[in-house]
Amino acid sequence: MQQNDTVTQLKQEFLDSLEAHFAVSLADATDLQRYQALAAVVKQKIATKWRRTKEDYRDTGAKQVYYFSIEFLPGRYLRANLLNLGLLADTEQMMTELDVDFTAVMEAEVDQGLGNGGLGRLASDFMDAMPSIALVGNGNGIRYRYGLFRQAFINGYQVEYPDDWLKNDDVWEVRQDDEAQVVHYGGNVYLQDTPDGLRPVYDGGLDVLAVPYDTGMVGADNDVVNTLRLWSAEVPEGVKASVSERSVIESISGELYPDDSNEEGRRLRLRQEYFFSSAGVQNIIKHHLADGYSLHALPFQVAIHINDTHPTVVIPEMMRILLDEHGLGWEEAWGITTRTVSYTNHTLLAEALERWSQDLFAQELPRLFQLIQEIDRHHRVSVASEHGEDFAWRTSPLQDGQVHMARLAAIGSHAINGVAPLHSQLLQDKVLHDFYILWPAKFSNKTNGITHRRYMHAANESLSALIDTKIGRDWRKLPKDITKLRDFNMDEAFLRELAVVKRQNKQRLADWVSHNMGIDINVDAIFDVQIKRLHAYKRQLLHLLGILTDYLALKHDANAYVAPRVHIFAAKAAPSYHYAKQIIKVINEVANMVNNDPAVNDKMQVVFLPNYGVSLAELIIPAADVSEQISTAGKEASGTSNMKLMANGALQLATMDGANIDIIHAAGAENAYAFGMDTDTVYKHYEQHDYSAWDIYQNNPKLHRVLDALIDGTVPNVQEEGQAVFDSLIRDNDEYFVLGDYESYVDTQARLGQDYQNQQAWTRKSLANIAASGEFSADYTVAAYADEIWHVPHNLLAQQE
Ligand code: DL6
Repeated sequence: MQQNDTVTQLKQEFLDSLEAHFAVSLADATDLQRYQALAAVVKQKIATKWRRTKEDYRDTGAKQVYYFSIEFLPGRYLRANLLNLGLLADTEQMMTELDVDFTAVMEAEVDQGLGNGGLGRLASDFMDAMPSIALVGNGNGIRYRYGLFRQAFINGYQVEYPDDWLKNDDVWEVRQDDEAQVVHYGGNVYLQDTPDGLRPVYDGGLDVLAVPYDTGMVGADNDVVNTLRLWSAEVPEGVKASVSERSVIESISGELYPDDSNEEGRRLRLRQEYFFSSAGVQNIIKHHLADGYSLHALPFQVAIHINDTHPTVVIPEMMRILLDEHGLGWEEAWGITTRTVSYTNHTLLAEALERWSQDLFAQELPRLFQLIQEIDRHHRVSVASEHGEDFAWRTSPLQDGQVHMARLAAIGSHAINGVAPLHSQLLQDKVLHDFYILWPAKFSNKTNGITHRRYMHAANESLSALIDTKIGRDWRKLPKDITKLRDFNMDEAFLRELAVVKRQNKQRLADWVSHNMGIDINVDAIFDVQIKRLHAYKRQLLHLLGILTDYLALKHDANAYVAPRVHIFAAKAAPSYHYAKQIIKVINEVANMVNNDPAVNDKMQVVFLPNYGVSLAELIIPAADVSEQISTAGKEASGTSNMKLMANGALQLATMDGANIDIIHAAGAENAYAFGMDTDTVYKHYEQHDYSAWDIYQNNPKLHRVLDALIDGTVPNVQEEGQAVFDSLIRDNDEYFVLGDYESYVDTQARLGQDYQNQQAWTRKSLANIAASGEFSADYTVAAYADEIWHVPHNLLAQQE
């Protein structure tokens, strides 16, 4: 079909859909109606492929991957789906012909925020990559009624509003009542001797109906549509529940991340973990048996991947089903379970390694607790003879009144991986070292990846189109082919074109900031971007100290050289993370001070964009010149905004942490700005207790002045928060070595600022980053999981060097 025919057909379908759904003409339709009508057309196109894909998987008996994740962070689907269906350009043309503002239509879609940050977005990137490389993979998670809160700032403070994302219904999902499962909590469990052996008898407790909602995950330029299944908690049919019982049940899929600083919040969180794990596993086994396979065939037909430890209860839950419901013996059930399950660790922070109180666990999941006790006993017996009691003790799932989820995950899965080479190394050497001694072959690295489709082809269409003009379109299928772009790094006309694209994207962001925040930012300045969750180890504070350094230098001497910069922050702090919220307040007050000071604001501006999420990232990333990746070395497992920003031509200002190391290596050290302590130095300080923030403060007058600015009234309106930041750095000895890296950061920023003045040389470095970004495609990442862990086929060509 000619393109014009496609546009004509789309137009007709769109107008028909508007009439059918809303009985309105185009002229009278709202943006929301236009969005919903268009989405319905797109969904119809997806539906046929989706049905065929499901039938194909069933008919061919393909091995299926199930990616269990407590978070998915899809953002908006419309544009990404149109892109993958090959209909984006036609739709844009249609909208132009109809004189409709397509951006407004797309913005009527809610940004699905069923995750916090990198972990959830990675899961969604994988959902995009799997069908795109024809990999049989499904997502399994929770359909939270309320996603991550909507963030606003009032007087510089973060305030949280509920994210009522289902207010207008979700066009993309399909409720599947016939797939519902009952999930059981609490009560008492007794083991009864029966002719078939010991069987549990349940007394009391709570039954919850898990109802799945499926969404099609559309492959790029192929006919594959996989399934993301999100479970919603309901009162089982026929059960008479009081209002309060109903609300207890519905709260299980009520909101993402209940406040776990209190017992009730923790209880709810544990219920959530069991909810989607149990519903998912029950459903998988039900289908496996219905398709005529034996339980022993499970590891050959199914791979269950647990994304961090939140779904670790999959392991005892599988054991429960195999033992209690199907009467298998312990050893055979254990063999099936461990050969089916694999585990990715996503954190090196000790406090982020999940642990549950055994009392709470036993109350909520009594049968699972019994099974974990048995797993624990088997584990101790099997390792104690060779490695000793101490070793057995410190690797056991049950210790000190707690259930250690990472230990259970390591014991109960056949593969364990980290998400960047340094992270995987640190897992082996430190965090999971004992398990590495036990089972070295279980360990591997799978460096995270991103989807270039969403973050380049859709979010930065003009950049991808410009690249096509030089190297053709094959790189879109084989992202590593983008290295061919290196051949053009002396092509001055091309460099100019790249710079034009960047400037247009900066202007687009500046327009957004002007419209939404009333601040006019300077598009000739460096757009210096730090976008990620607000956390002390990510060190937004270091960036802030750099800003204050420039500010004070300019106030001291109006002619001091400071390269013009717009500092761009976007971040949400967890509602119960008080210190992170204090940092937000301080950044906002510094922004106010700087932006309203005519003595400096031609050289510097600071904007903190509210309500960071996937869609805002899609706007900011194409506009970035500098990507701040400045975590304390050894703390960030990987990072993925670093990859998205490099793919869009931002240069990294980065510590040697997580995947920064690999990005710098790929792009070339001369095309990035590395600084700060390395991991060894950080670990040495921890071991030798020789780090003194006080000494650094006393011996560095410039830094001294900057820190004092937080508490002496220089920065207004931060009496309490400035003091809290000061105290954490000085009194509490600066856990994340912000001061230790300060001088190196400030020097590197100064060098970067000088370099930016040579626009051609800068754009050449930017090109080097874009050209090196291909290896960080999630297509390669999931292909590596498929080849080495899940053992399922895909059609991504053999990995190129
Ligand atoms: O692997 C995805 C993402 C990494 O890129 C981040 O470096 C890492 O912090 C994040 N991990 C988590 C887990 N919880 N914690 N902390 O969100 O995973």
